[in-house]
Amino acid sequence: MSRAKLYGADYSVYVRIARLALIEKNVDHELIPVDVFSPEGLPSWYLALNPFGRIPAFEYDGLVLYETAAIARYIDEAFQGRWLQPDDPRARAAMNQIVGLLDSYAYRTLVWDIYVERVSRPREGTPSDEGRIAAALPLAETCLAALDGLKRPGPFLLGERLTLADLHAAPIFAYFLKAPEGRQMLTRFPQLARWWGAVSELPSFTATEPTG
Ligand SMILES: N[C@@H](CCC(=O)N[C@@H](CS)C(=O)NCC(=O)O)C(=O)O
Repeated sequence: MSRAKLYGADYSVYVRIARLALIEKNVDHELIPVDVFSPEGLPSWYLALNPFGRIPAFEYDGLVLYETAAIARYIDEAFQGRWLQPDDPRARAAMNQIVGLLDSYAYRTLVWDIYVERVSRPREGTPSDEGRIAAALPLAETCLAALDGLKRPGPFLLGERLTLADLHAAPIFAYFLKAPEGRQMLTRFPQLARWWGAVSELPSFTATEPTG
């Protein structure tokens, strides 16, 4: 069997989600660097893997995949190791609901509207767009309230076992919590604060800390 290949950069939320799944499943893999923000643009060979020009893309034994939720589910289902999806259909539906709401609402709001504006832009010498941050806060609060409502008792989002929901949420929170607005908001959701404490200490999570 060939070695799994993940294309992307370690700063990417979505690349980190796929790496977490690969590490949690103990899959032998390599990260092939693709900088999606390179001024030169993406090479054509990468666009052949992911025509939408986003990272990551995944390749294994003749299979090419993009869209991180599909990649993570494939990794969980195709490889031996700990099962990262709940057995119970209702809990699995909640997991898929969490992944969907993170993709549809949380990623852009928590990462781009709040983290990038509050932390990245000033670091690059550009002032934060305060209007964009203020406008994002209500949807950010809705995201945290929804996650809090779906959270089941136990250290992880769906209870005692780590699932793909945790792997999808943690890299988004890692950026959001670098902004003071994110840290302050989390204090209003003690269950999520305890979840963050557990998930941020996972060896897979510390091993995938962005280097840049
Ligand atoms: N729906 C895609 C989203 C991937 C995505 O947005 N990746 C970001 C990096 S975290 C990206 O490639 N951004 C480049 C851009 O927005 O132009 C997935 O699930 O893989």
